Parts: sequence; C-alpha cells; structure tokens
Amino acid sequence: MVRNTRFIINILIISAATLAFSNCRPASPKPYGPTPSEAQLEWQQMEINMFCHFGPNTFTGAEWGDGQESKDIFAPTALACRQWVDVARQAGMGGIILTTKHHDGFCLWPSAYSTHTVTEGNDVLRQFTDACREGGLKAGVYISPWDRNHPTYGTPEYNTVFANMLREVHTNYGPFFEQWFDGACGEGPNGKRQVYDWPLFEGTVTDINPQCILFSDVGPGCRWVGNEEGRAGETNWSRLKVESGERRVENGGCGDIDGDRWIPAEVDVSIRPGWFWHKEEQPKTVDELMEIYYNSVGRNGLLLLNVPPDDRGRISAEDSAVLVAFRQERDRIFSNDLAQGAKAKASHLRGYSARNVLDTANHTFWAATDTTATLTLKLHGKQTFDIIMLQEYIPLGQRVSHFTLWADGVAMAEGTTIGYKRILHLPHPVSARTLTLNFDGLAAPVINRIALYNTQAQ
Ligand code: FUL
Repeated sequence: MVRNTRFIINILIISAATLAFSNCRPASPKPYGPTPSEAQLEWQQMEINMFCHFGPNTFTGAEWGDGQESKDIFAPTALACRQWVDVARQAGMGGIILTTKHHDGFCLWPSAYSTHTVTEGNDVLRQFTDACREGGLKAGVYISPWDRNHPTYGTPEYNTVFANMLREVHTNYGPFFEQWFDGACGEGPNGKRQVYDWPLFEGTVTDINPQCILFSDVGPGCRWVGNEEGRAGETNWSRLKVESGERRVENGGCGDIDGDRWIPAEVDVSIRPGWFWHKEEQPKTVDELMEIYYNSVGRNGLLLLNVPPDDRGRISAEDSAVLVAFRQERDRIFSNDLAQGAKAKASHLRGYSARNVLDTANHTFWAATDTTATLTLKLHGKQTFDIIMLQEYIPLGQRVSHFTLWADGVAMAEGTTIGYKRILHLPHPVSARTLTLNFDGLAAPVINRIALYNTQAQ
C-alpha cells in the first residue's frame, strides 16, 4: 500500500514537472531588425578571403595604369593559379577575388566587348576559376567600372558595354560568391567621366546569380569599411541606412545602429604597401597581420587580404611564408579555449541553456528574456587569459549595444557592439575563477559563443 502511494506520488511529481517545463518553454526569440540572407551568413562565416590584384600594373610598376599599356606587357612567365589556391588554403582562407579588369581596362578574359584583353589561349580567368573549383575554394571577381581604355567610357553606351562584360563573366565563368564593384570613377580616354547605371549593373549580376554578394561602398551584399588600413570601427553595426540613389556613406566603418538593411563591413587591405606586386616591396609581418585580424574579424568584419601575384604569375615565397606563419599563429592562440569546462549560469533563461555559449556550433545560443542580462562563467579552476571572444547569433539580428566584463568581481573590459564576432585583446593577461558578463541590447541579447584564450601560452 505504502509502495503504491509512493509510486503514484512519484508519477504525479514527474507529470507536474514535465507540464511545468513544457509550459515555461517559450517560443524562439523574434528577430530584431534586418537579418542576414543565407548567402550573407555563409559569407560572414568565411572570415578571411584573399584578394589578388594582377594585371598590366604587375609588369609596369604602376598602381593605376592609364589604359595605354601595350597588351604584350602582360606576360607572366610561369602563371599558376593553382598555386594561389594552395597558398590561400594553407592560410585558412575560403575564397579568392581576382581583379579581372582594373582601372586600365585590360581584361584578363578574352571579352567580346573590348579589344584590350588577353588572348583566348591565355585566358587567366578560366585558369583561375578552374583552379578554385579543383582546389575547393570559392571564386569571386573584381571588375572595375572605371575604364581608362575603353573608347565608349564617358558615354551612355559604356554602361551597356560594362553590363555586357558582367553578363559575359558571370555566365561563362561563374558562379562567383562575390562581385566587387570598385567605387572609383575617373575620366576615360576621351576625358569624360561616366555616370554609372548601378541598377543595371546590379540587376545584371543578380539575374544570373541571385546568391552573389555584391560589394560596393553601400552594398547591397556587403559594404566598404571606409579605409584601406585593415580596420573596422570598434562599434560596428552590420546594419546600414542608405538613402535611395546614394553611392557613398560616411560611416562604412561603424554602420548604423538604426540601419534598415543588413549590409556588413568588408575590410580590404594589402599584405604589401601597394595593391599590385612591386619587386622592391615587402609583405607585412605576422604581428601586423594579427593586429589587422583583431581589428577586422575581431570587430565584426570580414577580412579581404590582398596578396598580389608577381610577374611570374605566382605568389612570392615571402608572402606565402608570412601567410602560413599567420595561420599558425591563429591556430596556436585559438586552439585552446579556456572557457571549456566552465559552468554557465544566466540571470534569465528562455528555455535555452546558458551552457550553449560554450559549444562551438553556429546554430546554438543562449537567449535572454530582457534587454539587460547577466551571464556568469564559473571557470574550470583558475584560468589566465588575455583574449575574450564573443559571438551573437546573427540570424536573429544584431542586438547587443553594450557589454561589461568582470574577472572575479573586478571590472576588466567593456565594449559596444558584438555582431558575428568580437575579439577583445587585453593589454595584460588576467587570472580569474569567475567571469561575469553583462549585456545590454536593443532587444534581448542572443549569444552564440563565449571563449577565452591566452596569447602568451606556449
Ligand atoms: C581602389 C582602387 O583604386 C585600388 O587600385 C584598389 O583596386 C583598391 C582595392 O580599390 O578603389
């Protein structure tokens, strides 16, 4: 009798608990503001891509050719796009964007719409796209609208020529993950400036490949960060306000807190002083590249690192050596997450465990119920770290506007935006058993990941 009563009581307790749990499990949080498309999400997760400036300037020493260069100037002695792909892969990059036509107008594919091109037998774009596909990297194209060679530049006819070139490239060589539209607009060989037909250019690409990320100063796929030094703003919203017809924004580095479109920042910078290869120039050091990494990927940007092939048509030994060392340094630092093994506790639960911030999956998160929320990590013993990495779950929008961090109750750092990824590099390592994080959001914060690293550890 007593055993039966206990059994019934146990059943009642389990049923009540199940009921209570299912009743308090709320619906998934609602997105806040504009959110990334699938293609933008995939693009952001690439984190670092390679830019390749290659063309007549590689042989003349110029940065901006005037379009009068002889076609024969472009004569790589040992062109090997597969080597670019191998170097990019070793450097941990997911894609490469090639300058298929720079301001000098020389086309690296045999275009039907220009006479200033490579020959059919020397189709660099074909070799490039084949190499990317074989090597498992995504291919992208830079095609400069500014053309200092084309005789129609400066007339309405040129817009049709340029749209035809876009159609030719995207149809015959695509799909490309990104189309880079350089904002430069100078005079053509006839001394005239072009009024670009942006809706025509963008529509031409998206009709062929709706997934292609369109880069320009104002997007719509991603935006220019506003400098060529490898630096996004410390506050960096992936939202932007773009007035209709506007082609330049003042705030590419920071975005807009109240932006109505998802247009994340791309940080383009060269590994060398110039964009094109010049014999006398040297690549940046690993320390300089790490600083760029913290200031770009670590500030919610995608890093597009230019590595210009030399006059053989290969990436130089100096550049590939520093790129491999850059990868090794990132692997060394980011392979040991000192938050692993911690116990996570949140001020609010939303049916999503606070523990989710510790796993490495992209699709898991902890969601707060209020715009202000606190999360505590009881670390696995005492840990020494000088890097705190934070990630929001951006499919639900960018929400956090301010955060403060404490180590064992002592304020240690604070910041504004997080976005896809925020890396805080402290000036000195900190040792602590407990990390407390306070978040303020425009909407209740939804955090994907918190990790800790020590750059000084061997
Ligand atoms: C600029 C160009 O003028 C430079 O030559 C380079 O291509 C850089 C990436 O974009 O607008």
